[in-house]
Amino acid sequence: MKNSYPPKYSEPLAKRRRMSGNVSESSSEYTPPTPLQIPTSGVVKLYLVQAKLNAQSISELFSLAERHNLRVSKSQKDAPGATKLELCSTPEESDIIITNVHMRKRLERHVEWDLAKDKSIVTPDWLRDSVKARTILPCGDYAALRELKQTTVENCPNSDDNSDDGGGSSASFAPAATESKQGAGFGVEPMKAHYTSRYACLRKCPLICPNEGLARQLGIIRRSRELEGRDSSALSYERTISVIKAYPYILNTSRLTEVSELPSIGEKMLSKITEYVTYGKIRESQTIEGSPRFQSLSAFTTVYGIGATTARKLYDSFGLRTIEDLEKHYTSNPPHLPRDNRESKINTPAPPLSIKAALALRTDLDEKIPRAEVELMHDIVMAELEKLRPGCLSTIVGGYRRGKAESNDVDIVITHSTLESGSDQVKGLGEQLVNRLYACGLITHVMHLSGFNPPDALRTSHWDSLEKALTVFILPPDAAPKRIHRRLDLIFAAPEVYWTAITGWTGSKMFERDLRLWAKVERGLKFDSSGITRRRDSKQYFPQSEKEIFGILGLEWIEPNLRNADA
Ligand code: DCP
Ligand code: MG
Repeated sequence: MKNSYPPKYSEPLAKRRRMSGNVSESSSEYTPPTPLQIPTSGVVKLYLVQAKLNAQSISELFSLAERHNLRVSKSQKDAPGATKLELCSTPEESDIIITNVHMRKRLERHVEWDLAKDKSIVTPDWLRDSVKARTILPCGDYAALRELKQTTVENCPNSDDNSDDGGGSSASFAPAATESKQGAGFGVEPMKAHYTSRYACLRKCPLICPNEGLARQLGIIRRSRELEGRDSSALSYERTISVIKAYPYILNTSRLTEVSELPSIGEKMLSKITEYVTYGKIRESQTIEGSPRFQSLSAFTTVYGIGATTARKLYDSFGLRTIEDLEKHYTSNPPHLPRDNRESKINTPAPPLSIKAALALRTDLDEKIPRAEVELMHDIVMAELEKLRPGCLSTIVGGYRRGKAESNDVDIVITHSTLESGSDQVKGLGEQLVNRLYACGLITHVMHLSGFNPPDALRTSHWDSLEKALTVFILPPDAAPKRIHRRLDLIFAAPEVYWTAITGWTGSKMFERDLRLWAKVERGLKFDSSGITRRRDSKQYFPQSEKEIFGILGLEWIEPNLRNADA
């Protein structure tokens, strides 16, 4: 099959992207990408054959494939579009297959020969070099099998691929290191995702769903319950919202019977949904939104270090109503540090973020972070880390990874292949990096360092035992015309828990909550960001990719951009 420019994947891709639910077309709430956002003209799907690759290479290749946009050819240099690399779970879906296997018989164990002839089959160096060159390099130069060189050239998404026939470069046929560790799975078919599932980790939730207005109105009631300390009611709303987020049809009266049968939709929730479907609004949500108490408590809790309990105390006992009241209060009262600041052993000269300091930075910290700035912050942090410890791997997680156009903070998971778990090395790396960023003026405050588990008044958050630095970051003066303080969370993981850390910090919160619940109730496993353990014999699993994690948990793979189970 010959390729021409534009590449063959452009059309199906557009369709695939719509279906994958980045932005629902039926929604009237589509927000166009911000000007800073990198435009993408398409996706090149990659499938990695794990055989003959060691765990470290697999993890490196997944990481390279996950966070890069490349040009499709050198001649596209000045074109506005870039192409996104995306991993896929079957060779059928892929445009390019990456493998360290060089023999037909061996490859046929993983990919059917006829299918292989329809793809570009390249060595891992193709990915490494393409990322370095920021271009999809001619696949023919990296053909993994001599017999497939011609078809690899023909099927390459790079329009410049005119590599000649007959024999690849020396890099193309390099021997592989070791056999890969295959997934630990349970020998059972993964459970299929469906919007009627009881578990949020088995429901596909796009960023913007067809019933986004309803999810937002319910979100106001949920927030109010949380602010008032009514945690179990808040959780009921959270559960209903996550079911609505996955419901694939626009809700109307004829669908109410079906909705009433969905999980987490009791009588009370159904009456709110019916009200919304009938009148286009929910009276209680509107009353709450207009309430001065809700407005004050909401505003108070935007200040870092003030949770719902403190906010109520400030409102009820001290009679505070506005942010100005708060400022006066904290000026005349001694600075009040959040508990974890006082209790954790912070071994860094960076100051903690007192409530007074958080108030002073409030306008900055309230401002959302566009994707391009998230990427810039990540690149700057990783450039400093490279000077300190070359060869670290990292992934931007949280809302960014789920496709949010703007984030409240930046979450980055970091590892290095030589870090030993259980030693002080992971913590040491965290401390060194934070101290370096502070010395460079890139970090202004550190709220928390080390694996200490802070108390959680709402008991809604799950906290793993990974090393974390919760910080305030500011871009260097030459990097941005407007310098804004940003919240930056750095999570440090030993290599064997790198992928569980990525899955555990990608979110959303309800998706994570149900991943843990599913693992425990349905699979007898304990899952969190710091690993997977079988409960009955404490056997530990060290998955080398996210797909392997889903496999171990017996779940259908769900793309990060379909894990938006929160309002
Ligand atoms: N997390 C969790 N449970 C919590 C808080 C967080 O499982 N109670 C996990 C899932 C979150 C991730 O950590 O997605 C990062 O948390 P953030 O608070 O940074 O939330 P997001 O990154 O999802 O959104 P944003 O930062 O834009 O508010
Ligand atoms: Mg975040």
